Amino acid sequence: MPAPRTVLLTGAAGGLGTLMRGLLPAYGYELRLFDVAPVEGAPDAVTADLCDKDALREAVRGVDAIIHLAGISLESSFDKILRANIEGTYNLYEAARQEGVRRVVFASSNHAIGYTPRPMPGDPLIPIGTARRPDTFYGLSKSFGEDLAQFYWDKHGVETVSVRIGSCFAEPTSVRMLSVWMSPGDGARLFHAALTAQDVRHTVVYGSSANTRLWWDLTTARALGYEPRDDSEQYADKLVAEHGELDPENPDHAHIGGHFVTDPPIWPY
Ligand code: NAI
Ligand code: 15L
Repeated sequence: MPAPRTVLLTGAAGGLGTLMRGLLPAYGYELRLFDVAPVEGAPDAVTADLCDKDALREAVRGVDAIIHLAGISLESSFDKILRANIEGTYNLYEAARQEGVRRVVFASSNHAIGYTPRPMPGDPLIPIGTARRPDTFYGLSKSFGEDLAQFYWDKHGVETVSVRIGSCFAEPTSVRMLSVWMSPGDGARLFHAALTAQDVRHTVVYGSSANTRLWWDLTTARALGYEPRDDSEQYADKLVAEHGELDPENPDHAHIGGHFVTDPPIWPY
């Protein structure tokens, strides 16, 4: 696949979208921006909801690839998740299929496997093929997105890299994040690899830096050409001094998904 030049970035007004708007142009991409919220400093951004099929179809027309970040990024009611993340992601893939866009990078999440016990020191890393165990309706929607991506490859030849992102923020802010953090620079490196690798069909990868305390296996990400450069360990002394090490007896610390596993559900379903 030739390196895509014009890339639709959905969720461009959000935290990760804002980081990627800053970093991806250096890789030579021309970004077309899409979000239901206005994108600061970007008057040409498309301001529309993922439910607006006509606006989506127009937005994807002529792009080489899509990075799909838009949606609800935390637990919410089932109805809201259904509309934004499940129907919205379906609408995005339909627009891609109809307009002949052949490559999507889908922002999946560690919460698709949130109920997986976290490895203890010395345990093997969690493989990419581990059974999904969503910890929330949010995590379920990411599971759906991964299945949707597989389906659009099998049925329609639309390729996807599903990135199960850990935590992508400027810096890690918790001891759990020492294991799951993806630095913004590594995020851009991973998205670039996902946009340019050949024949990805549907590939699922974990998205994180090369953290000393890593919980999962980055083999499928590295196979795309991703070479992480950062390690959260530089923040470890400060975070451990503030919060202490993870406590295996604390249910919030026992699973990949952290407190998403133990948070009470959001009603009404
Ligand atoms: P965010 O909540 O800051 O940004 C999401 C953006 O999507 C917002 O700008 C929002 O306006 C937009 N959006 C929401 N519903 C929409 C709709 N119906 N139509 C159009 N736009 C809509 O989230 P963040 O942190 O930037 O995450 C981006 C993506 O990456 C999300 O899909 C999230 O689930 C995923 N992710 C992020 C992680 C992180 O560490 N930041 C970790 C794992 C996954
Ligand atoms: C996610 O999926 C969320 O979108 C992000 O806000 C963080 O909570 C992240 O997971 C995490 O697990 O730290």
